[in-house]
Amino acid sequence: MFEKILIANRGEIALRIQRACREMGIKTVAVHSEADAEAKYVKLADESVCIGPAASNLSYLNVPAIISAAEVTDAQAIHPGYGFLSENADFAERVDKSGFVFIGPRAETIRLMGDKVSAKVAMKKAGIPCVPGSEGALSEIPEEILKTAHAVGYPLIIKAAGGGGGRGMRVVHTEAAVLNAVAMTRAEAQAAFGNPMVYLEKFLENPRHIEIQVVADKFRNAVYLGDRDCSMQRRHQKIIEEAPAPHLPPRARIRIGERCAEACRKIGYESAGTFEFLYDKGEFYFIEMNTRLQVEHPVTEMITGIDIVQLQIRIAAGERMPVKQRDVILKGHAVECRINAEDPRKFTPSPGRVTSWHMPGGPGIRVDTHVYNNYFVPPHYDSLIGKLIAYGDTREQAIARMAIALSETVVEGIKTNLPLHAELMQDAAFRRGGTSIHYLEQKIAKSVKGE
Ligand code: MV4
Repeated sequence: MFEKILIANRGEIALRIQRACREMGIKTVAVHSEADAEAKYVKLADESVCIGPAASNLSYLNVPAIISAAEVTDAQAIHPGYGFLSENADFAERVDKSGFVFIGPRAETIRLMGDKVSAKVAMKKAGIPCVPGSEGALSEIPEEILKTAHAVGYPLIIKAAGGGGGRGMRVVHTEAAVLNAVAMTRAEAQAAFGNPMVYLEKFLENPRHIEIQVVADKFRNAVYLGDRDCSMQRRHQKIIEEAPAPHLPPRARIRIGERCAEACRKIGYESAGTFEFLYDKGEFYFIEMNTRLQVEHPVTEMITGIDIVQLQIRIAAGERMPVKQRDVILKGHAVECRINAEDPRKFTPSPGRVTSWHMPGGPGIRVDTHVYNNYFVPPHYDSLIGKLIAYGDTREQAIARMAIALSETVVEGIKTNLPLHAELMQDAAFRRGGTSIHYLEQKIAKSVKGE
């Protein structure tokens, strides 16, 4: 096992990874920007290295500075967390070539999944159901584009190979609009990702977003850790996630999970990963694979009792998968509310000093946060300041516990989305479960109109 791991991230996830390391008896190195120098998790780490000024591109994305920090502290492995360099294949390769272990999949796997066209081709070949659409990248010949569009049918969606997570997409409703939309998406993709490749899919109008958590070792042992429903989102930012996905037929859950685990074996996937699906009328359609630890991993940990971060570390160190599929038992239900430092109505960031901070507790409540009383939320980064996770024997109990937890929570000095979460816990459609990816935006639009 590693003796020392460098954590190339900040905030709640840096603390989460640090806790996993501590439990395993592994020393930690925190790297931080000048803006995060006073953060508690930086002081809690065994060692810390300042890697640059506040701006992310000069610190948390500064590859030479991070590699140097690993060298001077004699760390053996680097955990990238989520965001920042976590899905950067060049970084994973540089870590490897510098003699450190990247805690995540192989660089070539990250590269394969980073290109959404090659990801889809690979997954289709590995037996994963995909959204009907173009076979690979779209042709440059207008007649062929129109032929593909006609065969797929309307409405359809044009997506950039270099995009993902909602970037570089365009919905098309009529044949007359296809060629212009393709040209526009190509131009934007070239400018944003340096890759003009686009592909086309049938547009699913009202799906849910359900994802499958997998973990695989270096010996082609792979397990799935159930599913999560992440449909409650606004502008591609998830705000509530839960596990398991409500109202999913047990047989459908097992079938899609087994296919994902089998696909991992086929492509030689290593580490934790997530298959993202759109779920529509009882069918799963693959859209993307995330090759990182995800923000919402705690809901899966709660219902499986498995520490996903510790598993990632063991697998990176070359250990065999300690759990078999039959050992993975999904028990109970978990809900996560992302606490963002933002205006609850306008959604504008609200950084600043936290003048009062009280977190909830009691049975089934987990709080993942790096924030404490008098902490200053820097304006330079993502607005996520913590996650409340509620576990219960049933979905109803998890929601009831979350509602209580939210009522106990006090955050003053900055604005947060806690009021929105409190409202959603009482929302009839959310309580029924199974709302679509458009539900929250539609609800917000109605409340703006004063309905
Ligand atoms: C889609 C879709 C409908 N049909 N693909 C958005 C993020 C990216 N991961 C894929 N996305 C979508 N792809 C087809 N063929 C609708 C979305 C989508 C979405 C997906 C997941 C979560 C939230 C979303 C919000 C808007 C659109």
